[in-house]
Amino acid sequence: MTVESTAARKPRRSAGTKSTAGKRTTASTAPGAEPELVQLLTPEGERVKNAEYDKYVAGITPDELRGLYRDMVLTRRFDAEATSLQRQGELGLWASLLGQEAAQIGSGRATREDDYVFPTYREHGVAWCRGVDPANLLGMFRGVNNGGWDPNSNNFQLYTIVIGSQTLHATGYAMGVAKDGADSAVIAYFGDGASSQGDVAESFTFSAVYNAPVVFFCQNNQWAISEPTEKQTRVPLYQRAQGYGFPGVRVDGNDVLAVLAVTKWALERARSGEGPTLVEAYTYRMGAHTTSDDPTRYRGDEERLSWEAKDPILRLRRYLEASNHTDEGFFTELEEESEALGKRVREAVRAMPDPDHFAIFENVYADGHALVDEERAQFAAYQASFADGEGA
Ligand SMILES: Cc1ncc(C[n+]2csc(CCOP(=O)(O)OP(=O)(O)O)c2C)c(N)n1
Ligand SMILES: [Mg+2]
Repeated sequence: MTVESTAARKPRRSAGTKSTAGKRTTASTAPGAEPELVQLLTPEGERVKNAEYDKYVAGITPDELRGLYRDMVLTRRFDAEATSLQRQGELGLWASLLGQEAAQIGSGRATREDDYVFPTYREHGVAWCRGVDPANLLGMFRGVNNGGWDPNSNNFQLYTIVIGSQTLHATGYAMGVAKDGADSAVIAYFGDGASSQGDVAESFTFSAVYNAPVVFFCQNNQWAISEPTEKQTRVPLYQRAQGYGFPGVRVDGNDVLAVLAVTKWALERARSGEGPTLVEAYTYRMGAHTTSDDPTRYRGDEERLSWEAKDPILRLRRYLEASNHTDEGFFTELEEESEALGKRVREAVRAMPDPDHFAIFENVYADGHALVDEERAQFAAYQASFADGEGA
């Protein structure tokens, strides 16, 4: 299940000591061996015991469990609204997280306020956990701004389209955190496809060698646009960590409880000076890559149906109901809250002001540049060629 190097490490803060979170020194899943999956909730919603990870969720209250359910339902509702808004022409593009709610809510809720998150373009559930207003996620996809939020307000970086590049940013940031002597952690999200990028390999090397307090959270959703994971790797992705000298774990990415537990463990390792961890959240992209993609051209219904049976929201609902932690009123209220969220986001996106057409030229160089001046003049001439002088 885990892979750990025997190489000597340089704990950042507590020389020679290991936290209980870092006890796993024996695990050595040989490359190519049948991968193990950390699971605490079966698809049927039954709680299974796990000697290593139970302690990370042992104190969880019914209220917190309902909270995780609420997070996932509201995130899915928001995501569906964004897809509809794209279809209505309100957004240029949308990257849906459908199916990945547990991977994102479980890991997002494992982070502490002072931790720092580096997302890709699909981490809407993590953004939710970090307190970023969902409406703000839509500005970039509408094409009216370059981001939509202040990264330092919630320690949640801007979305990154260049796949894998944020793992380097996260590693550098984590090295800085270590130099500051702070006891916070950094978490970098990326996908199975991004795992083939050189940037990710470099991040693994640097973070291992400098013992950086970073968690690499790979959502293996089985696809990189139309490329299946088999085209990215010959070994289970979490086993890649072994070659770099830090632990890797595969967790059931559709099991919010297991993701919460494993991510807490990995973040604690980082905070206690034990360096990086690779978490592979094994999940599935239920929808298209983005609204520009048509997955029926490269994958069949059977695969999707098999993953539908493992739906992350359904399994927590089953567990909550079987444990008598909910009543009908809870689900009804949540339904109302979901609809209200959809309405709020819809209204917010329609009210977003168009940007000043020339603003983009102001943010290239601090002191200006002749080439930018030329491009600005060309653009001004183009705009002026329209009858109203305002462009199309
Ligand atoms: C460096 C780079 N190369 C190619 C692309 C085009 N591209 C956008 S998303 C994507 C696939 C990413 O797949 P994965 O990492 O599995 O993430 P997922 O979309 O499944 O969440 C590619 C190739 C890009 N954005 N950046
Ligand atoms: Mg993928």
